[in-house]
Amino acid sequence: MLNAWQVTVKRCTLTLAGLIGCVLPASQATAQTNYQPTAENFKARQEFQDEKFGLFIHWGVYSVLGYGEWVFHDRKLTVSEYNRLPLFFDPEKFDAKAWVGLAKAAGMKYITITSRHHDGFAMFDSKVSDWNIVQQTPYRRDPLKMLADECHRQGIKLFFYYSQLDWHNADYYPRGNTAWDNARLDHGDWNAYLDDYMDGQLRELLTNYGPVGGIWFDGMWDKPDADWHLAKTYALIHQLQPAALIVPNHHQTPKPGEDVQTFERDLPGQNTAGFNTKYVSDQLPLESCNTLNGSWGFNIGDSHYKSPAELEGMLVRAAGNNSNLLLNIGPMPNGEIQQEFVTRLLAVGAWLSKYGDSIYGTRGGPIGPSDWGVTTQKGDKVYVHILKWNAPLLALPPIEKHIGGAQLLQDGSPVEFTQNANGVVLKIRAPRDDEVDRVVVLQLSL
Ligand code: FHN
Repeated sequence: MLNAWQVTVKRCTLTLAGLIGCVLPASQATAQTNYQPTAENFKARQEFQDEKFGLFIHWGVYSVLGYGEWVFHDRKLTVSEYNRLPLFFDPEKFDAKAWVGLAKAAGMKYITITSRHHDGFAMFDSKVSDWNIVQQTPYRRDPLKMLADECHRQGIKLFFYYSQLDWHNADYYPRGNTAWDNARLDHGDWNAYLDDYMDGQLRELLTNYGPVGGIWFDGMWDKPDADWHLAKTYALIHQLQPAALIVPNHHQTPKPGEDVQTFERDLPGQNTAGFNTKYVSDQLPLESCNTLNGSWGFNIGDSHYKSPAELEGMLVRAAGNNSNLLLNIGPMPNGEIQQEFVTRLLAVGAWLSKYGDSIYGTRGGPIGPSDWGVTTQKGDKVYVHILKWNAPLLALPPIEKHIGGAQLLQDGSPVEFTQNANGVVLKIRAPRDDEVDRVVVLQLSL
């Protein structure tokens, strides 16, 4: 821990750095309210939409206890008790190459990893505070740097999850709605927390790790009415890396400066989770995140693994809702990814190697999502994803364009159909035992 003198020096250095940094983006701070994304940013948004499938990783010192990432709050640990956790975090089995290789084998096109979660513990080499993996753990290395380098080598984008909520830093004050039974301090400097600490760390993440896909924010919901200095933070990010996408998980209508609308454990607009907004942007790329079992961070007692079929269905439904799927795993504290995750991810990857054409690069199709399935579209092809339909005829609403032909994606066999002003009827064969999705490709005459 820093002593008081070191804190003062560090604070002054940060404030000075912040001042120098802030003089430049000040005009942009207001500009974010009339945010006009750059050409690079628009390109990144398109690519993001094309990518469709990402790996979400929750990994931090909380993994040591195998009780999920909320263990500090849930078990009412004190800050000084939690301070012991990093001593046990020594992920000697962490292998960036294997992690990135797994994501790619699963057919994922980007990775979003917790650079710090609500415990405020930086999983990267941060100079802003010593509450970080390099200074507090026996591991003493920066896994995010290794991961970023490997992502660049293997051609996959890396996003950083960043929790705006911080249970550890006393300057996160006044406190929010969570972690009230943890002997946290009762005073702090909110402006310093945002402008020096948080923006300081974001500056590090966007400076020291090469091109970053974006910043995935979480935790604003802890203090929904606070002034989060968003315009300033968003301007800083876009100034440092214009193509970096800002993905806020605040569960609200998108705000100026944000580049993606994300939904937690929900398809866009459905709010089955109870905390998402029902508003769905028609301007921004959409993303839906979910867990492979029931947990975000490593949870030793959670064996509610979703089957490959469920995961594939989830991905298809996301794509049909014009959204990406960000699928989460919580690696173990030793750096390994448990086999239950690996086998399921590889199964989804194998499925995608056959059906990927109907997912990657598509947008939501001309027929809206329904109980039987969804449609996606790429150029002159509409993919009808039949997920739940047992009868031989499937009636669809009218499609504006003329359909020149229809075939099964799986083997190219022709599919009989009729099209008239009332709609389209497809004659489909029964699903095979292990068949999750019968995909009929409609060739449009544009
Ligand atoms: O509290 C977090 C939770 O731990 C996890 O990070 C998820 C991921 O979407 N988001 C938060 C709740 O909104």
